[in-house]
Amino acid sequence: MHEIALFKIAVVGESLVGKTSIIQALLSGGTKFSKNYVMTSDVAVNVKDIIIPESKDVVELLLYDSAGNILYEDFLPKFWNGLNAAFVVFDVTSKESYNSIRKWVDMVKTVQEPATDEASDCSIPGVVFANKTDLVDRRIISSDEGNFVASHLGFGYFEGTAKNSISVDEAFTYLAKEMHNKTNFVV
Ligand SMILES: Nc1nc2c(ncn2[C@@H]2O[C@H](COP(=O)(O)OP(=O)(O)O)[C@@H](O)[C@H]2O)c(=O)[nH]1
Ligand SMILES: [Mg+2]
Repeated sequence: MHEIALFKIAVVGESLVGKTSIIQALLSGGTKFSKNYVMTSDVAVNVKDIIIPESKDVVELLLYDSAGNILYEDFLPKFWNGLNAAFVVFDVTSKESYNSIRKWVDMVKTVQEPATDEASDCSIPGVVFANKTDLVDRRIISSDEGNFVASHLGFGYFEGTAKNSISVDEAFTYLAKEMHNKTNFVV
């Protein structure tokens, strides 16, 4: 029997790091990559079912794609009520996007699902995704630097590309497993 849980994930990071492209890669199974630059002007919600490996459970991920624009920082949290996880994207060719990871995580933490009791772990599961590793010549943030910030946050670290759909499925499956582990499923 399949148990279904619903989890809300905020996909955040600076503008142009590839958030919308990553979601599209996940939804299309890697067959679609838009080369056009389309600025997300609002908040979009996409749905993806993930089967938890080695279980019969299916979880439904609600992916909140934000504009990543500083002007939206005040109103975005209203859409994020009760978030379960953070998926933070940076661009390996942009130092600025790397430096802003902490800022985005802090913003997500202000709107996360409140801990159910005092003793419970209030840390939110998350992933740091280093995008655009296909741009080898322009890369300025190393794997070590990416790993460093992710481990400080207690987040999983993945690097790859929305363009070639590398590591995208793995990163979301990891997050689904993390949230699944924290949930008491009725057997
Ligand atoms: N080379 C390369 N370009 C990418 C990749 N992911 C996204 N892009 C490009 O980066 C730009 C911004 O992508 P978008 O998904 O709109 O970023 P968002 O603002 O974070 O949602 C677009 O021109 C994409 O085609 C990638 O993995 N590799
Ligand atoms: Mg976008």
